[in-house]
Amino acid sequence: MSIPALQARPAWLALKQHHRQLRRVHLRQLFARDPQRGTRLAVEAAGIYLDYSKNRITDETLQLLLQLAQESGLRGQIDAMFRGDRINSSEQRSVLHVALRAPRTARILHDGRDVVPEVHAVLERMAAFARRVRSGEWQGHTGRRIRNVVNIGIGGSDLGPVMASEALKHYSERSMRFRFVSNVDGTDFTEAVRDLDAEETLFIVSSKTFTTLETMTNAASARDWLLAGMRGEAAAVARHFVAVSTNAPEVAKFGIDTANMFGFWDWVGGRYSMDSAIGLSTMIAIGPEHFQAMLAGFHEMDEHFRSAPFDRNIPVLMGLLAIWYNNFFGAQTVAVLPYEQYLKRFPAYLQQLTMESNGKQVTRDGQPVGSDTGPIYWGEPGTNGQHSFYQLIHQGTRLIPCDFIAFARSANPLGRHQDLLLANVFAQSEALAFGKTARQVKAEGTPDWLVPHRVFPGNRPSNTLLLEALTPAALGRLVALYEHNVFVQGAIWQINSFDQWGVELGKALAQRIVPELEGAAEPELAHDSSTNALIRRYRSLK
Ligand code: G6Q
Repeated sequence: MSIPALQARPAWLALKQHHRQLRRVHLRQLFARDPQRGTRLAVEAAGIYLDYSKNRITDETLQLLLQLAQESGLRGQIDAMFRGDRINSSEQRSVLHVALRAPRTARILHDGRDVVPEVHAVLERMAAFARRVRSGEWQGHTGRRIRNVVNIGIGGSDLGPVMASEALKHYSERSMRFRFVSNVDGTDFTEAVRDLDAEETLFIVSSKTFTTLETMTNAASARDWLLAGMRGEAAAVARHFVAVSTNAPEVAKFGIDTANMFGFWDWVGGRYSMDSAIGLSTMIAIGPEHFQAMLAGFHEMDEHFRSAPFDRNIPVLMGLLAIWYNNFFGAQTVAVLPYEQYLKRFPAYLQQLTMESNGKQVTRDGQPVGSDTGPIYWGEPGTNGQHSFYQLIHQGTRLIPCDFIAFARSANPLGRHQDLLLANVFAQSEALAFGKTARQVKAEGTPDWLVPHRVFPGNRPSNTLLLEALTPAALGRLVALYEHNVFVQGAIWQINSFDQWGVELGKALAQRIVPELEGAAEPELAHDSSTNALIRRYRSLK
């Protein structure tokens, strides 16, 4: 079924019209009109309570957004993903990260073959390896147990494991150290290993393609570092390096025994791969049982997304709300504000997930989208953000929809801390929505000249996600929620959320300039005058 262009969909046009009326309506009015609003516009599923009542919407808005989803063929697009259709059209690939967390009993076909047994076979190999490392049975070349695990990877082969390592630190083996090296800047590697003993260090080289410049450069430096600590004994590499990749020939060429390679598949996109073998460092840190619990959390959200009616479907509602602000209010960004210290890398992880997926200007069939796509996702954990950029969200001139994420229980209960933390998150969304009028400010005895400075316009929208506690399962649910939220947005715009030609460009561009920087003889430069001058200056300075 062909879907009409965005601007030709009746719901799109109706939403434009509707926005003209609604933009003048204040959340104060919406709440005053409906005393039940705070509980009516809320939904609970897969262990997540979403309060979306502090959004600038009415029942009509919701109904029009749901109509837009329907006119955009969202149902069919969800089914196509779960069925393994090649929805990553520009790369002719299926998009089956949902298979990575499917239970053993599921059946998911890719080119007529059930992939679930392969997924579980890799998970079992990972679990066996993780147990050996954690118990000390897997020894380094000199017979010492592994105490340090260094994941070398970048982008999708780094951000998920880094985020999970922070998020699940409470569950991780504290007698071991987990480090992550991604940047080709030599400082990253040097700082990561400076206090480590090579005899106790295991490197996981994580790269889907095993050709990425940064990762291969860091892996080569890691091998040199290891050999320097092992009196040059090349046999040590086999005990101190394992690989996570889809490219066995390149892994073997590097010198890693392919028996110690953990595979995944071309139907797993990098930014959707933290629950594939790319999560090996996570599994070693938290153990196979907790990793399984995380996968079960992902799966729970997958099932909710696949089967819940759209008006009770958390990723669908959040995706449609993101469209509402991005395309009708012209909001450029979404702030993600976790009130949970362990989620401090979650916004950075989401930046890749959301912006690499939906930073696209053409539809799947190559036509201009004709509207803004992928909003900029950013954020910091609360309460720190409150003492820096929240000022702009409260009193600036831009509209910044916020996702607040909070948990009822802390893994580290400490005096009044959790109540104070939660008091802050509730107070922030309340203040953003309702603000403070000039009359209220005056009533506090504020002199007239100061009143305008102390007025808060309010009407600033937010979602609040409230969960019980940040367990491995909760993390899985939360990540899957954002994966599907991104999917919903991409489905409305009819873009391919699963390719990343901008990243591929970056991978190729630097290669051209490398010889011009490294060559002893002055190179013949044929770039623009700015690039030529920068290259010459660098050569003279270095
Ligand atoms: C993710 C992107 C990108 C990728 C990195 C690393 O979706 O494709 O971030 O993960 O470029 O690629 P490799 O795993 O192949 O080294």
